[in-house]
Amino acid sequence: MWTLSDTTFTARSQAHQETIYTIGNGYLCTRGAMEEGYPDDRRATFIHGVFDAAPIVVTELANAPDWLPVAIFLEGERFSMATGTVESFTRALDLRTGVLTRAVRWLSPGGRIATITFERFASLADEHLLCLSCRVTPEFDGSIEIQASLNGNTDNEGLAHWRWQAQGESNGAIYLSNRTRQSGADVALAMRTQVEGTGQCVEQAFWNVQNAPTKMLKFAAKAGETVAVNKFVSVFTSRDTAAVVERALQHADTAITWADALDANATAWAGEWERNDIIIEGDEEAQIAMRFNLYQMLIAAPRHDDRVNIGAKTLSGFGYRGHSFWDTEIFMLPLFIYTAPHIARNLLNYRYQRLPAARHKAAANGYEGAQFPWESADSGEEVTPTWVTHFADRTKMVRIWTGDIEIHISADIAYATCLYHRITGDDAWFIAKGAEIVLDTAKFWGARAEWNAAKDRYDINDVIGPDENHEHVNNNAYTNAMAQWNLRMAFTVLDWLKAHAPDVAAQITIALDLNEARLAHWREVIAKVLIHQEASGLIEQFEGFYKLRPVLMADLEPRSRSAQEIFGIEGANHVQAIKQPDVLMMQYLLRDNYSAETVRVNYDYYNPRTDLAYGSSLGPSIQAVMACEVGDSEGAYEHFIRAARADLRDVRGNAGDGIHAASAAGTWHSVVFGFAGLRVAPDGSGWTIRPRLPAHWKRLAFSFFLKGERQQVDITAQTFGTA
Ligand code: IFM
Repeated sequence: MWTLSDTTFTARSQAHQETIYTIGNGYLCTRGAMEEGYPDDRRATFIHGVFDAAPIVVTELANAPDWLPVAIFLEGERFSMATGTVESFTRALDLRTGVLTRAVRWLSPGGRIATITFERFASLADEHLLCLSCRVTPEFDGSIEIQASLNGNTDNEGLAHWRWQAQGESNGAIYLSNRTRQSGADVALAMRTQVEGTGQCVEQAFWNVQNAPTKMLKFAAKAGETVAVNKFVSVFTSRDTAAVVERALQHADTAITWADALDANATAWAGEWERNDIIIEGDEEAQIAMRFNLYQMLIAAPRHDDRVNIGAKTLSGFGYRGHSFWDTEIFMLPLFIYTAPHIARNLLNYRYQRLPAARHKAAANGYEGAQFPWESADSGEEVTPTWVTHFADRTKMVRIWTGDIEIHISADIAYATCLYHRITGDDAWFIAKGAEIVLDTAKFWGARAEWNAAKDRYDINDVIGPDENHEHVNNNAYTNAMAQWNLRMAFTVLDWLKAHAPDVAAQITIALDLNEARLAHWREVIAKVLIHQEASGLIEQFEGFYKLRPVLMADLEPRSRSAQEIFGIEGANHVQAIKQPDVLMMQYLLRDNYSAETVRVNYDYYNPRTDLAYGSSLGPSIQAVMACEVGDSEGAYEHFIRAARADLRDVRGNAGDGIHAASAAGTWHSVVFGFAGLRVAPDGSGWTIRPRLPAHWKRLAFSFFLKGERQQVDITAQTFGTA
């Protein structure tokens, strides 16, 4: 169960298929567009950290120069599935190795038949190496011409980011270099071709086409003999080196065979799966979907760069422009913390380096401490667009408030910082960097909480919680509880630092001005911040939620739209329709603070009010965990499989914009914390499981790391029973 495949090509679903057939290696990702190109394709390669300015969205990952183009001519007839007849078509992505293959038997309009096979991968063994092979087996005697190019004429849905810099041929390799218009980032590609197979190459030429240098290879082919050309592309950016062209050419000079490149890549992938794989027996769809979602996380995860983060759509599409959200810290980071701590550390370092920008944002809003942006790109400044076009009526603009008031992300980042420390035991990193993140975000919360003298309490007013259907709310339980947790954690961290690194504790106390008055104030906020919990244990999502017009999702059926579309952006504010778990999300993260009964009461109340079918893609995976917690086994599977299918089946109709990264990573949460019921002791000293496997699952097995030691979990239905 490692292969994703299909046997039809439909121009209409190209964008979706391009997303799911994305390949990558943590340095870059390339969407699964075809080598020969089609009018409506959304071909793109995104390289981590290569951003450029863009109107409205502030900055976006620039669609890099295209390394894929291969044009094939059979006796002068250009291969295209849009002409002639496609006699057979198979496409397969091997999730185990990240190799994408396509085989097409094509009858040209002129009556010539050939089987054309493409294979491509971004080497995980060498992140600067991209490999593409093209094999043509004709059923006629005649000429076959293959034109392999690099193409700098790319754009982001109409916006061109690149200025041509240089191109040429050097020592048999072809190169192309471009620079982004505003940010000045250079990218150089160098391409080397290699002829294999039995077909005789009769002519080769370098065509110096402006911004699309091309290597032409002509073969005198015979029926049944395969003509094969391998295209190796080396890629470097000015984030790697100042001499991009030289480095790319040097790299392209290293002789490597297709077989060796394939082998090295497979070995590197084997190591990844060794740490990350999840085995599910008894449910083929869940098994392949689980591996697909993990694969999508693994190809987007920066292994050798701690200056970048993972966008909400990974590197697989234009959606959200490569910007990072809380999706990273709350959904993706736990997966990496438990299975690949080195990747988790890179992602946290990205946030640490952006503390100055977070301090700047807090100060600009009149607060002390560090306030992280809701959407973050390269600089760490807020890059949430302020106005966007209305999704249903493109003549209207909608004000986006999340960049102003969805502030819980600062506590979310602190949360992931502490989780990393708890699970990995990486004291050195926590002393050097992590502690500062927790303390400076606490400082922000201390300043942000408002004293309400009339009610003798602290309020956090005018926010958006995880449930974005409700804007400008006061005392959102999730935000307040996470702020309270962040402040409490600051004391734990200070005590821990004093015991383990007294010098650092002293320095940081001075640097962040953690004086007694401030600490006393924090204690006050912790004690008096409003989290409204009734005697029954029910927690009000925000002040006034109970007064909104009651709406249960069942009342809206049948429907094919989100509650927000049904009620309108403004109207949704006035009804109890929740976009994604909010109180339940809080209980999920702060699980040890709530009894099983309190979790049940809140699940029973909020589950029917949450738009899991059409709301945010972030909802179902976590709802699955909470359903497991309360023994709602049917609900748990329904939510899990919805998340697992999100991109594979294009459940929301927008997978063409890129992978729903939080949902993909969230499926790992559903399985590990939900179905397996993994709980790690608060001090990281041990763990337990409480299996609640779906009735048809026969086995669930995975591993994780706790304080550097590998732990194995293997649950069989016979041993543990099902939920
Ligand atoms: O971060 C999420 C948010 O929770 C819901 N809207 C989409 C964002 C990006 O995935």
